[in-house]
Amino acid sequence: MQTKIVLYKKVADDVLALLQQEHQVVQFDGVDDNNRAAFMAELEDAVGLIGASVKIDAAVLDHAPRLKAISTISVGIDQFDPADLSRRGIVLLNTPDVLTETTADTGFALILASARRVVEMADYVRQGRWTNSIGEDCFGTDVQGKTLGIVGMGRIGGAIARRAALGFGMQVLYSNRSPNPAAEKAYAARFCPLGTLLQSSDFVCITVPLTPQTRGMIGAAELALMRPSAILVNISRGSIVDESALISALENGRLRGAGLDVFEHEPVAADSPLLKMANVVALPHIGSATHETRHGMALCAAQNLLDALSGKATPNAANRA
Ligand code: 8YV
Repeated sequence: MQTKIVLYKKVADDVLALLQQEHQVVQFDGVDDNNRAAFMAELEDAVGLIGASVKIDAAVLDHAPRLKAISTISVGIDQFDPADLSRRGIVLLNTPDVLTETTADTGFALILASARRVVEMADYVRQGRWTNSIGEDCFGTDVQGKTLGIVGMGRIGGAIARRAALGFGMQVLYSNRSPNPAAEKAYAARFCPLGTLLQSSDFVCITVPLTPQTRGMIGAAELALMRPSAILVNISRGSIVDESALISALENGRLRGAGLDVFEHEPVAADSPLLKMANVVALPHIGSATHETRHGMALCAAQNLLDALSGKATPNAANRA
């Protein structure tokens, strides 16, 4: 007998077909105030849930008494409470690896764009302001040969370290819960406390996952440790940085600039002071957003869910259920 899966993100036809081979699939294109009640109602007899970018908290789960597995189309699991899911006997699955290189590319794009003022200079040309050979007022700062501090040396941190050390001849510092000997060997990365990293880096790139421990870990005190010539790049989650402290630091010239793919509240408010600053490159959370990678993530998440529901071992379980 087919069992029911609720899908709450639009996926490609082949991914949908894969799920439909084994289950009845009820599909939502996101969840908002208009369809929340219908979404909750469909959960009542669902055994599987798959999607992304929606908070799945106790209030949602209380409507899903038969749920056995949730598969998020993301590596980040901050929309869930893994311990609560374990108590309810629900396994949580995510999509590591498949998005590592693409997300590291986004991080490096932000490092380069911020340092070389790519967005600002492209606007300058587009606005017809390039009327003479450019002067110092259009210069940026070098990336190659500088020091990059990576906060969190996991898969994505490692992929950024590789680009930095092997591609750009950068010195790599990193902070992490524990040392990463592989990154030290391959990229001469140096393990150091967060404070030392912030004081010694020309670029600081945040790649730690959002957890209760990392929320707000870069606040006013940490930003004050950074060099005024340094650039902060965040490709993880906005809430790791105290956004108002970052705005003050930028307004007061305490940092050269910032490259931000993520914000405390997404989509970021159109009137955010960050969007008025020429030295801030802001992106709409494009970390993994290429056709190839988003398709790979959806396929991975679908296979994770099918495996979990059929009792097969799944390497991508993010909790114990
Ligand atoms: C996605 C991400 O933007 O995987 C993650 O954790 O942040 C991104 O790849 C997001 O989860 C929507 O699919």
